Amino acid sequence: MKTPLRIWITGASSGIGRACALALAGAGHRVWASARSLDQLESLSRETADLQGELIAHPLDVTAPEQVSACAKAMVETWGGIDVVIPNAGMGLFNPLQEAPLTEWHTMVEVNISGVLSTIHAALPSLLSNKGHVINIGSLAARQVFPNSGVYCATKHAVLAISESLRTEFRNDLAVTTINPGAVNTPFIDRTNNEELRANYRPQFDVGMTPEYVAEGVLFAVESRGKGVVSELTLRPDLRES
Ligand code: NJP
Repeated sequence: MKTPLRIWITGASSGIGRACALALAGAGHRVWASARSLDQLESLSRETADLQGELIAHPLDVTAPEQVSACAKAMVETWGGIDVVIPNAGMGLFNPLQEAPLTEWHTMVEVNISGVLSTIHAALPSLLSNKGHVINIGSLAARQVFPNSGVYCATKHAVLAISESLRTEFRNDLAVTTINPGAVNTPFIDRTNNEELRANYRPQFDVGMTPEYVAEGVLFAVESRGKGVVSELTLRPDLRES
């Protein structure tokens, strides 16, 4: 049997992060699952009880750097190290630029950029000593800019730059993957406060990919160890069926 990897996922309470946690624990890996919603983490924990792998739920707000470093420390103390980190926690709060409250922009920057950086920073010493793997969750918005989501696109462009800087600085010690999904049918769009945009966009997400499909891509990247590195993976909905 292959050696189980010790994998830290943020934003594991919902959507893509939750699907990744289930797929990775189902494949026999050890998953350290974090997010703010304790009840959703506990339900995830119950769901993984019969799976081949192991899952420990650890509540975490990625915008609090001291919580992030304590979370990484707890994982290292419990399992002896970190092999893979997936800083997946992210938010898209869509609004026309001139209508958006500044707090929305700050929230996206704090979660999607600072949260990702804090997570990577906390995991990096262990990842480097284990020749580990960072799997960032970017977006089609990391390559393209769409109306009503300028700041979200900016944060995902930053995620891509973070991936590339890790890849170039640590090419002999770290594998780096960026997953760039198009629309995925998760509660992601329901977090947008602008009611009209939320209602207009929801149908695109309804016909989007399943989070389980994105998790298949993540599992493929994780299990490519020793064969190659999935540097970037772009996944789009298959519109032929809709
Ligand atoms: O969204 P959702 P997705 N601290 O809303 C967590 C990217 N993406 O799965 O804290 C810690 O179901 C939140 O947990 P909680 C997207 O940018 C998506 O679709 O309990 N965690 C929840 O678990 C993001 O990077 C699409 O509220 C925090 C999770 O984040 C990633 O995929 C397309 C947090 C969000 O789950 C997952 O999004 C694309 C905090 N401060 C990229 N704030 C798409 N769905 O179409 C939030 O291109 N979370």
